[in-house]
Amino acid sequence: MVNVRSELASRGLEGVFTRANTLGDKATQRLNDALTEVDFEVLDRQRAALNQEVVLDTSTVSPPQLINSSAVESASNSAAVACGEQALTDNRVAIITVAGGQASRLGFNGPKGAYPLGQVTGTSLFQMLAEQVILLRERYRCELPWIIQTGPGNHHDTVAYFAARNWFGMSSSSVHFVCQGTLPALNANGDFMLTAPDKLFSNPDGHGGVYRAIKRSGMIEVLRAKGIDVLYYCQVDNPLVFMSDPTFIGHHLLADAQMSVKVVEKTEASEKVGLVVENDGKVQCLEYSDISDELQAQTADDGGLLYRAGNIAVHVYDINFFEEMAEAHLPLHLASKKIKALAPGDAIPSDVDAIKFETFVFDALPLADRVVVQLADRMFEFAPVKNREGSDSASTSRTALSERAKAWLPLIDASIDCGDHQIEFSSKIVSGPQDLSYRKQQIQQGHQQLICSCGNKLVTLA
Ligand code: UD2
Repeated sequence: MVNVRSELASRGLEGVFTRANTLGDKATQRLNDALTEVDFEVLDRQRAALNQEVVLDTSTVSPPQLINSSAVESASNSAAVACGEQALTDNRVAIITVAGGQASRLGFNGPKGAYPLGQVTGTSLFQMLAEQVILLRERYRCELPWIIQTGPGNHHDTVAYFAARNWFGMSSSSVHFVCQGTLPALNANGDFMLTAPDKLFSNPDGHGGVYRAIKRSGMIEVLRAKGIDVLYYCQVDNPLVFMSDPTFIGHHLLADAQMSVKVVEKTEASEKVGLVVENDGKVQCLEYSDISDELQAQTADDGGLLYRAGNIAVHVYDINFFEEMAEAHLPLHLASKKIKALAPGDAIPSDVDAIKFETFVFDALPLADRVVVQLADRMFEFAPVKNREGSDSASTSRTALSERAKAWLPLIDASIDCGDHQIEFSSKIVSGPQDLSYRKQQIQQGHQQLICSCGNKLVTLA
């Protein structure tokens, strides 16, 4: 048990109690309890980071070597599909979806996963992913546990959302909710920020917190006991995500990689996705906000972007590497923000300057000895919902879902006359290219009726 008083004293931070002390023992105790949640070793790194200017050296950066998964005909891809499918059938895979963010850019009141994205049906992001999980479990007859990372601001709402929908037909014990941790915000002097005399201001520790959160929840042991050693990671905001893509899992396993990353070709130099590069022999993801416009705009001999590998935040992990990352010192990313907190001498909170800290999941990439970088086809795998309008909005994501469904229909021998209407079909129908021939067979054998929505109607495909 951490001795908060001595930890604070050794850092000259015991003044944090001054206001709580004036309110009595209970207030002091409440603040003490909040401070026991602080990891003081990490706090030291946070305070040191305040005075370190991070200079990103891009002089040794080069484009990464890519495996092109859209060329499905290649022998290496066929071997990868077989290997990945075997891993799924052998029950070696679990899925992790991070959904701890606040959806502030989207302006949605509730967990982002509850956002009703379906054009006609209003199907939520969570339901779209759940339908894929159900389909994958059915197709590979595997357990495929699904771990959803929530945040302190949406944990209860997320669990309640699933419970109210009866876990979309999955058994509740096959879906695990793990709440991520927090990091205290600091002022420029490295002092804690308080929202009340007995309340510390802290914020979610970024999606990089997933490593610690899952380790601390005890899930790693639970998964190992089931024989699971492959973790498939994705974000809640991409309804096109191809969960448990066997080609990707296969390439990762065949390369004996520790962590792998999927990318798509960037549409333009300024697109807001992380850039996956090789730097000094290591694969690394550089966040868009950290790299110069000049680097992003460099062109290759073919006239396209030299640095075109855009991170879509889909990873495969070896479980041992994932566990190690819980103890790794991932870089802290700092953001200067106005927060509602007590300014010195004030009794009520106001907008004050603070520094928030986060860690990023992809910062584990350079710590891996072997990494596979797989190029995916954007049209089939990436259309995130980030913003209220414009690029990466619900509207662009719906269009992408419809375009993909229209491209897939002939491949399952189904057709529908929709004119210019957008169409929507359930992820239960096809979760990825590997399902196409399977579904086609089922329809041909009369085992399956497919419900698809077109314009404002639900249509049965046959
Ligand atoms: C992320 C990547 C970017 C690109 C893009 C693809 C970062 C910093 N950038 O951009 O490189 O790959 O995605 O869509 O990641 N989340 C948590 N806990 C947190 C914060 C976020 O679980 O504390 C989840 C959040 O619910 C979402 C995902 O992480 O599912 C991405 O978060 P974001 O939308 O803030 O990331 P973004 O758009 O800056």
